[in-house]
Amino acid sequence: MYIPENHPRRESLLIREKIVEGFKRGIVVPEGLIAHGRGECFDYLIGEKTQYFAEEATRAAAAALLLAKHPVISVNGNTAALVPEHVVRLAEEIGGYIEVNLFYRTREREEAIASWLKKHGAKEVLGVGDDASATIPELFSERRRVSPRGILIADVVLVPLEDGDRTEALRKIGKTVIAIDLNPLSRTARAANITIVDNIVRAMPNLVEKVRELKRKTKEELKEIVEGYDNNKILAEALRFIKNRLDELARSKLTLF
Ligand code: PTJ
Repeated sequence: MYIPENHPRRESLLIREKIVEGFKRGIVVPEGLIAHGRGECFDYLIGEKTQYFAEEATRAAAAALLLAKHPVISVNGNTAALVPEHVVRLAEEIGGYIEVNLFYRTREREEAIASWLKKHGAKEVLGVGDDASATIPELFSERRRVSPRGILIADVVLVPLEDGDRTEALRKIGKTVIAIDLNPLSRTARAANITIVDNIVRAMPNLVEKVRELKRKTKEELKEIVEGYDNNKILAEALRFIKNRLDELARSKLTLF
């Protein structure tokens, strides 16, 4: 798909192409295309840039991942299509596991996602086939199936682009959940301990960068960052930012040129 260099929406269209390519490869489900469109809408509202509320959440997420004894990155179709290399890099930096966990689970997709991640450097990918033999209690979607070496025993789980049910179920069994979700109103965003309200294509590279930077800190300093973080405050900041931005835009003259 050719997108002219000077197209004003080039970045956004290129990201769309990645999702479409993922769909053609059997990684993304049709519902994933719809979810992406919802994300694009919220990205518009935050100005398609990483805002201060996402930066603060990213800092807390990096500290929580560095403090974790058994961190796991949960990967679905959209995440694998958009940021496979950053998933691999983050797992390396935190010494964590990568686990495929799908809402629309099929064996073919599990394998397609795992081999796509391996193509991008992953040494091991959990949650494929018989490896997803454990279950999360009180969860009835296919997301309940997890790896006994991964999410089941994880203390911190990163869940980009989730559905709300599983975040709540993971919280109930004592996990610290970090979400990446452009919608500050989603159940996932509200149920997580730390929510990065940003596009995953910006949030994941930022998170890798922050983890590298915070590695120099002591455990006590990292704990201070996590304990001083307030997710309700961050979600409120995101909503206030959107409201103020829309107010400003409504006051300014909307012109094409
Ligand atoms: O691959 P599967 O089978 O696990 O299915 C994945 C999808 C995404 C289809 C499934 O988890 C789903 O239906 O998710 P939801 O309930 O539509 O939620 C997706 C959330 O991600 C929504 O709140 C979107 O606003 C948000 N979102 C979409 N694209 C992005 C995003 N957040 C960050 N970055 C994005 N690029």
